[in-house]
Amino acid sequence: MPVTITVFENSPDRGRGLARDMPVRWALEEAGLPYDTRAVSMEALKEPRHRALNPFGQIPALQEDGLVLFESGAIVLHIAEGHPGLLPADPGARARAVTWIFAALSTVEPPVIEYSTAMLFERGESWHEQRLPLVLNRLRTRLDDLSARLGGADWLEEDGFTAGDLMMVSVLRRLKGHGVLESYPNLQAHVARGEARPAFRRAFAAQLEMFARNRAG
Ligand code: GTB
Repeated sequence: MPVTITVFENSPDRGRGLARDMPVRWALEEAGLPYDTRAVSMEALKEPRHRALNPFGQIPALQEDGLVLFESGAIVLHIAEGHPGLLPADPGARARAVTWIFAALSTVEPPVIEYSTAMLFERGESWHEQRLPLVLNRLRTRLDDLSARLGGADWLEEDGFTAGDLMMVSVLRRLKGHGVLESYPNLQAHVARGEARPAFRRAFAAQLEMFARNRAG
């Protein structure tokens, strides 16, 4: 039985591949694993049937031979551990790649989300202009450090592309078009390198096709 992932029926990202099914789709494509999708409406996400898969009533969830997983990071790690191509064989290099998955989700992503929330949902608030420099400063601190670490390298570790890059690129993509990522040419290039991978392109095309089909239908 192929893997099934739960995705938004109508993604609020309007097909830009910013929702968290995208790293999962990308990892499945990198691993060469076929998968089915189960599209769920916002209302159905909160129903017991879906909460049995994801207790927080969110996407994504993965179902595979009776195994049910939620949390995009855990799902990507599970895929990467079971298939070649996303984690190096050397134990130390593998541990470092896993470290980058955690770094992406727990160190870089919080200020990214804080910033995108401020820009998308808080612009009309009286305190927005006052708060924004603080939010931006926290974000830039993280991006400065990440940029310094990446330097002129193609990928986060010298062994080449790993699931750590997949997750970091997925997080950084949320900043595209806001004018922040654009001031870090090496991070922008890292994102572009990830997006140029055939597996990313297949995953992106699949979610876009689903968005267009569900919107039309
Ligand atoms: N920590 C969890 C994970 O990594 O799996 C977080 C999962 C999560 O945030 N899921 C979101 C969700 O289901 C969708 S991806 N939200 C519905 C709900 O909570 O009721 C977050 C997201 C949503 C929309 C955009 N966008 O429009 O650009 C981008 C990202």
